[in-house]
Amino acid sequence: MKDLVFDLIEQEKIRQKEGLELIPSENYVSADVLEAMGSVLTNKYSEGYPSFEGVPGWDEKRIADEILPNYRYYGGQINVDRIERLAIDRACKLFHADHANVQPHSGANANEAVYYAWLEPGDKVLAMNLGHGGHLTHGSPVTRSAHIYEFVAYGTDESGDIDYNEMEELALSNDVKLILVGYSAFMKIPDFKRVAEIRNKAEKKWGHEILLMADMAHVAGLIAAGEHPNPLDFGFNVMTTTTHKTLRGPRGGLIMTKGKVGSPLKKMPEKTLENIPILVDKAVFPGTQGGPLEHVIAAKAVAFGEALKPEFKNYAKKIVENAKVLAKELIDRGFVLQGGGTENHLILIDMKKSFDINGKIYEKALDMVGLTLNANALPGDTGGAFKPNGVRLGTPAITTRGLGVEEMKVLAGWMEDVAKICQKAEGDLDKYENDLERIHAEVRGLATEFPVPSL
Ligand code: DSN
Repeated sequence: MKDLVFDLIEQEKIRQKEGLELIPSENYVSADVLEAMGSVLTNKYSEGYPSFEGVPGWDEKRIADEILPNYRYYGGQINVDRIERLAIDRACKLFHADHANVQPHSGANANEAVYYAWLEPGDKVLAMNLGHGGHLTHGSPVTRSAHIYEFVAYGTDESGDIDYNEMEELALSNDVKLILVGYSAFMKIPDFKRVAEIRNKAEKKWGHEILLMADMAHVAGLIAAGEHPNPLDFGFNVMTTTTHKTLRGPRGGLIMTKGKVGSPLKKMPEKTLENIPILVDKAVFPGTQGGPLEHVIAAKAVAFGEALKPEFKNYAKKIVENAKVLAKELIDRGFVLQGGGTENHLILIDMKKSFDINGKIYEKALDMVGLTLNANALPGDTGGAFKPNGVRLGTPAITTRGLGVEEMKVLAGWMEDVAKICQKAEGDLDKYENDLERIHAEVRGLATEFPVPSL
């Protein structure tokens, strides 16, 4: 008899098929990505790296045809090396990078490795305030890196944009070694050129190099498609990302670097910005990780191949188009949006100002109708992390299923109906079970018209 786990996987397939995924950091992978991830590559140990000879400019035929001398600690790497080399090569093409490390198990691991590559304990990092849309790994006191390095936080201004004046003041009053632009709840397009200018001024003031790092986990797919500016085109040295959000690959991390590419086996090079590709490789393995997950790296390579195709550009365009239409429809229905709308795939709603309810009850009610999003703190939120007043949603997953502008209008209508039910229910959603079930049936009907790829 099959393990109970497989029964639960079947249940999850139904949940995914019959509901609509609005969590902005989730997506649906293709059948090919899923197949690569569930492959025999999980059987293989491959600590180390494939060869870096000839980088950049390996074409796919040469990678497939040649056995490269590798830097691995185990035998039997012939296929794994070619796969990892393909993943690196495709990531470099997608993001205009000189080098890519495809081994980080997650975005958090990727960020940790970059800090370890560049910083010494006690060094200062300038990053976005978590409460203003930043990320846990950018200095939250509950993380390990916040115990090792000193994080200084800049915030957003009234318009919801980064407060660049504050960023500059902080960079010139703190001897920072790293400036980080990245977020998980920010709806504007960062001014990367301005940040690079701030870095240059700070370098002059402090008399040493400062690493410019971008954590583009949320918008990596938009960047890959050319629908969002690429920080590496504006003087940034490093870009980290997850591979499973707008990029639509398997769950995992990725680090792209600009600089001199070289052997990760030679002795530790000097800590200069030019040497960042080598420093990062050493920081990932053996610095912070052991054996790479080659089945996940294969799935990343497949996803990057998909993102290089013209169809992906079209997909990314539609993500943003859908998000903008959904934002407008919500505003028209009385929702108050942080930043007044969106320039990317992400929407943050102030539920307190909109309908005088909190984000958590709204998240729960939407779950009951098959619409999944997450409660999220707003800048200065009085509800704390467990009962915040905001909710965060986005369009990458529903766009993958083919929902378009017309469906965004229907979605906004359901969201309004559910918000009004929450208002009346005053915490007791069971009283409105029938109303919620009616909406759930409508959601199920629409969802099944737009199949999940691979299901
Ligand atoms: N947990 C991710 C998100 O939902 O944005 C960030 O790591």
